[in-house]
Amino acid sequence: MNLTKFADELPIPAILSPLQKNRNYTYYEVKMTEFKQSLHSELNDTTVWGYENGYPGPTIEVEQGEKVFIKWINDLPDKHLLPVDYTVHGAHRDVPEVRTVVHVHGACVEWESDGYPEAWFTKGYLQVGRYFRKPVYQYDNGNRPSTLWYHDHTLGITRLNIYAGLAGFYFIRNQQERLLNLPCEKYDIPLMLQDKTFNPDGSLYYPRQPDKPVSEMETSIVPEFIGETILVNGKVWPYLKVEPRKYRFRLLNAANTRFFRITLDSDQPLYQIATDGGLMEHPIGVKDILLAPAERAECIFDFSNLYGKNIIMKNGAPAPYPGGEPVNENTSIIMQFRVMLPLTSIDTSVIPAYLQPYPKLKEQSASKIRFLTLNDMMDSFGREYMLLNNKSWDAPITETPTLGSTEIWYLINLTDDSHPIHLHLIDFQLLDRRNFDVEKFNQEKIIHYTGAVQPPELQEQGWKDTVSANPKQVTRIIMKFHSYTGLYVWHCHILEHEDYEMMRPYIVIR
Ligand SMILES: [Cu+2]
Repeated sequence: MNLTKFADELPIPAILSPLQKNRNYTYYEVKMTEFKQSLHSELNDTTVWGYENGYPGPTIEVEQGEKVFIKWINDLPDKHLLPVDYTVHGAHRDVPEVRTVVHVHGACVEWESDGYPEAWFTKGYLQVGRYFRKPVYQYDNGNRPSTLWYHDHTLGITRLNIYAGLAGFYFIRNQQERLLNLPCEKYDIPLMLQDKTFNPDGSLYYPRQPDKPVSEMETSIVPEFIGETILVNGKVWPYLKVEPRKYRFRLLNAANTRFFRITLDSDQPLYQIATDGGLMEHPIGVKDILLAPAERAECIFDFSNLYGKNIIMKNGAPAPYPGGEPVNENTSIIMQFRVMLPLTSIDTSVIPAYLQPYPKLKEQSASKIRFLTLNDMMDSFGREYMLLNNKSWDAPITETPTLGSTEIWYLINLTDDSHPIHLHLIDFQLLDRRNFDVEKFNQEKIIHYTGAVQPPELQEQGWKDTVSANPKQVTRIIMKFHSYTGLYVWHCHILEHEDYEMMRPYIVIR
């Protein structure tokens, strides 16, 4: 299927209006439904799932510290839109096929409102998972100003629910950020990057079997999903008309498996101002930005001197990353900016020299060090799957940090893939990465480093909630477990991995 590039304008999700709002209480309702939507003008309308009849869902915009309550409502059909594998954890025949639970990615929130994968619920809450506690979630929004996103997190079918369209943006703002005079309002635009493949009739394609099919199964989970087209905010290869001025773009990788290495074909620098967890200390000028699934980067693009030009945002990351297929003429293209709108007012926004302090967590402050492996496994059907610390989802909890304590986690990647590791509840800092001898580790269980310490990339020097643990490297992260006790998860954010055992519960204890 050959879809014309830059045929459709970039949609920008609307800001969701609360049903009630007063000084100490904001209340939203968000309903999940199935509907048809145009994802490209040359395609028939596609049946998707979305929040408030939109894919992506509407953007939820809150003030730092605002007390927000959201009732998440499942109004989806009983039958899944995409092929379900009933052999993976939590998706067996003993549970309803369509289940949902919503996680605000990056939020620091009480565990009962975090969207625990077994806190799922069906239409009308008629059936619920064993950790479901309530239909109305509470968010205290203590985070720094940042670009978060909400998405489905149901055990065993997250990959299908998000692929079907269940994702949206969630911004936290505050006054200090406003005073920085960054590009704002219509010049502050979120970009949700995904990849999908379509059937000729316009419907979503998701594989029923891996490349090497499992003959005894009708439907099997795949080890990764790599789509043939790139979508931004739910449109295939869109364009955006812009003024010759500065824009703030909030880039999010919401793909199942695909990494994006983002560049502009104008070769202009991207001024990155924020990571997953909000503003960096200083803007950094970079040529490209690598985003693993679930990672965010906010950038200022300056189109000031480019009136009349068309600029293409490109992708250069092989898929799966880093050892997979190089991009082709389609997957190398993300979207186009057309600098063709007249300047409506003088651009007084700035790229500030200083953004906000970034206090580094000190290694000496850590009271606990954990050594956690990322493992390759083979199941009884001959399928490859991955584990964290050699343990399946149902194994007893082993990560039990104490509230208020600081820990360092050594993510010891024994596999050939990069895995974006995400922790719920807290933001962490990346300390470093280092090559090690995998053979020796497998035999003797000792880390023998074979390379020098690699500091974080420039673009990673800020608060993170998701980090790439690269193959045959030890990636070290440091974090403080603050604010809440309770049951959370940490997992790989490649959705095909998290759905098949690359996820673990953890519990913050008092
Ligand atoms: Cu993974």
